Amino acid sequence: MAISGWMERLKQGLARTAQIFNVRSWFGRKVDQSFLDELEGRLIQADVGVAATRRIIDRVRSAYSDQTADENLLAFVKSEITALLDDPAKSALAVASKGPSVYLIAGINGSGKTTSIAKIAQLLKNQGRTILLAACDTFRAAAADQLSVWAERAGCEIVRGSPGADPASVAHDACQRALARGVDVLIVDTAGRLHTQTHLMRELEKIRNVLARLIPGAPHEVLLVLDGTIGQNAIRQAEVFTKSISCTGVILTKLDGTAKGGVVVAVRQTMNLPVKFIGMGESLDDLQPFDASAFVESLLS
Ligand SMILES: Nc1nc2c(ncn2[C@@H]2O[C@H](COP(=O)(O)OP(=O)(O)O)[C@@H](O)[C@H]2O)c(=O)[nH]1
Ligand SMILES: [Mg+2]
Repeated sequence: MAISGWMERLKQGLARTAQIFNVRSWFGRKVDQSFLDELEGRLIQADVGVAATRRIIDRVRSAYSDQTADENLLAFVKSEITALLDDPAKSALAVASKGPSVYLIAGINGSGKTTSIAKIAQLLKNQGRTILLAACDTFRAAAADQLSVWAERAGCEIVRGSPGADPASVAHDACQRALARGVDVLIVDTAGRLHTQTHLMRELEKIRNVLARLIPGAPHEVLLVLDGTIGQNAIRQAEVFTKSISCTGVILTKLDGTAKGGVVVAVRQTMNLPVKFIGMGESLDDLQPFDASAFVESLLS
């Protein structure tokens, strides 16, 4: 997608959150307590989170008290939010120095794991890399079928087990296939719900251990997929996952059509995990590498 189309898509997706900020209504007003209270309300409503909101309000108060809200104030707020998000060094996916790069994808059911995997596969394939997918969600019978359909659409190979197979054994087979074929990237899909949370976390650890044993340095990324529409609940989920399988980054999905796009800031702040991708829709090219300035520009457009 061309840059302009990409930016347009981001703006469209974040339109509902941008409505909450309603930047136009700021201009010409005096930056007094009532202005600050209102701005605070908007930040909270957009799910930016309490800590980040407090910081932004404090900074605006000390820099702009009793001045008139204008383009400069807007630019200031944008730079404050960007500063809370920015981590250019960490936004790219880690790549193995030798052999396949392995990306383990985790998150609860319905968060958008399988769809995001297909999108990442498509993205990497467009960059000329060869990809193998591992269907380690063997808990739901339909899960591997869903991944197979996506694999076909994205034009990559998939390793799957029989329904109910041990996910770690599927991971094992996938590693061997990845090594034998010499693929560039192995992406591992996982279950999002099991009998209990303890079961789920144990299974993820087991998969992780298999990957680490068979491929040097693997997993090179453990990406947590969070549904952006659930706002602050996403953070509680992130905490549970990062406690068991240390995650290296987040994919926030379904930002198209949510009014809670600010949750990206809250996740970044609370979890101290970089946001690697954002999901902006249901088709293959609806995943964007996260770019803090473009994001903030769209949020406050
Ligand atoms: N609008 C929108 N829908 C999405 C996005 N990502 C995933 N979905 C939808 O969310 C639902 C669950 O996705 P799925 O990948 O099956 O989730 P999983 O259970 O975590 O594997 C599907 O209907 C997807 O089409 C997104 O970025 N935007
Ligand atoms: Mg799935």
